[in-house]
Amino acid sequence: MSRLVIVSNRVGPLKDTGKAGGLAVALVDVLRETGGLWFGWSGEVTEAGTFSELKRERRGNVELATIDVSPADNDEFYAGYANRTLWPMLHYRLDVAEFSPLFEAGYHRVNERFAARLRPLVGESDRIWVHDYHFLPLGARLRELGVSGPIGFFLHIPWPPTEILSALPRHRDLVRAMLAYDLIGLQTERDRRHFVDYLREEAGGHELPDGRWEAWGHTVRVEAFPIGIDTEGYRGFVATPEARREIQRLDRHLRGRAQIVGVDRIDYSKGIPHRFRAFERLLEDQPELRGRVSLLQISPPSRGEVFAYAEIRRELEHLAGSVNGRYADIDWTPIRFMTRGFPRRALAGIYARSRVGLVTSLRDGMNLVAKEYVAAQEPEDPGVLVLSRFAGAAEAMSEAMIVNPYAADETAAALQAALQMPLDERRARHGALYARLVQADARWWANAFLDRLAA
Ligand code: ADQ
Repeated sequence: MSRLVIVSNRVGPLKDTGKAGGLAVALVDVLRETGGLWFGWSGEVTEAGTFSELKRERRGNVELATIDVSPADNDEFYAGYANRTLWPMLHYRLDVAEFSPLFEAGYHRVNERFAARLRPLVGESDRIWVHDYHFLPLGARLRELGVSGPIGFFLHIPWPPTEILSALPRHRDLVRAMLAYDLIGLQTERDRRHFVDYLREEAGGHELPDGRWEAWGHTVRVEAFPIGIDTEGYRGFVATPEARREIQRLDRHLRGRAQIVGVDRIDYSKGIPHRFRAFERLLEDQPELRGRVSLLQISPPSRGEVFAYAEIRRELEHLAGSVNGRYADIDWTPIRFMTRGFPRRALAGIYARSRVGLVTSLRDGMNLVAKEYVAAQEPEDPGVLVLSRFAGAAEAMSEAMIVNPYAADETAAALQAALQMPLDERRARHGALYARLVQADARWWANAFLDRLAA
C-alpha cells in the first residue's frame, strides 16, 4: 500500500504524553498502519522561518518532519489570516473578521513555502492528506510543483453559507485553489451542502453521475466525515489513577451537590458567556437549586496574541464575578472559572463526576468535548449532555438535550430537566449516544476518509 503523508499546522507528538489531543493519537495510529510522514510547523518561531533546517523525528515506520516559521509568518499567516480572517469567517463571524492585504499575502507565502519544503519528501506513489484552514491552497501549490498522486483535504471547522463566504475578498481564488484536491472532507452534511451550494452558485458547478462535482474545470469529491474520538480508549481513562484522583477531589469538594461542566479553549465561537448567562438564569428561575448545583468552566487560554481572545477572557471573568457576587454563599461558589489546561486523563475524571456536560457553541465544526463527556460517563448512572444545535456534533447526537444557546431561558430549562432526569431516561439516552460513538470513532473517521481518497 502507498505511504501516507499528513500535513497539518501542529504536528504530533508521536508518543501519547497524556496531553496530546485525541486527534493526534488517532492520526499516529493511522500512520503506523502503512508507514507514513507527518509534516508541518515545528511550533518554533525563528528568524530563519520556513527556510530553517528540517527537523526530523522517527519512531518505527512513522516520521515527523517540521519547519519553523518566521516572526512575520507567525503574525501574518498564523495569528493573521488563519486566525483573524478565516477562523471568524468560517464561524459565520463577519463582524470580527479582519481583511488585511498583509495577512493575505503572508498566508499565501507560507503555503507556497510549505509546499516547496514538502515537495522533495513526497514519493511518486504517496497519498497526501492535508488538514484544516491553515492550508486551503496547499494542494494547488503542490500540484504546481508536479505532485500528481491523490491529495485529500479535511476541514475541521464549519463551512458557512455562500452569503457569508462571498464577503471574503478573493474568495473565488481561494475556493478555486481548493479544487486541486481530489477529495474535500467536511464535518457535517450541513457543511457539505454549503460547500456544493457555493460550487453551484459561484463556480457554475454541477454534480456528475458518479457523485463528484465539476467546477471551474476541476473535478472533486465533496463528502461529510464527522470526526470521532477514540471512544473506548477514552472510557478507559476514567479508571486511571489520574482520573480517580480528580474524582476523589471532586467528591470531597461537592459533598453531594451536582456539577455542570464546560470545557473549551477561550474562543468566541464556543459561546462561553452565553453558558454563564444560562446558568445565571437557572439560579434566577429555580431558587431551590441555589447552593445545590455549580458550574465548573475549564478553559485554557488560546491564541493570546489575538485581541478578540483577550477581550472575551475579561468578559468571562467579569460575568463569573458578578454571578458569584450575587449568589455565592459561605460554602458555595456558583461558577468556578479556571483558565488552565488539564492532562487528558484528569479531564476524563472531571467529566465522569459531572452530572451535566454543557456545550453552548455558537458555531463549531464538531466539538469533541461533547463526545468525550459521553464517553467518560458511568453507563449505570450516566450524566446528561446538553448540546448546542450549532455544534456539528448535534447532527448525530440527537439523544443529547439539544438547545439554542442564544436562548438563555431555553438552555436553563434544559439544564433543569437534565438535573432532574430519571435514571432510566439517562441510561437510554447515554446508551444510544455511546453506541454510536463506539461505531463512528476516530479510526472509523480516518479510515473512511482514506478509503474514499483511495477510490
Ligand atoms: P477545537 O475548537 O479545539 O477543535 P474541540 O473539538 O472541542 O474544539 O476539541 C478541543 C479538545 O481540547 C478536546 O479534546 C478537549 O478535551 C481539549 N481541551 C479543551 N480544554 C481543555 C483543558 N482545559 N484541558 C485539557 N484539554 C482541554 C477543532 C474544531 C472542532 C472540532 C475539532 C476536531 O473547532 O469543532 O471538533 O477541531 O476536528
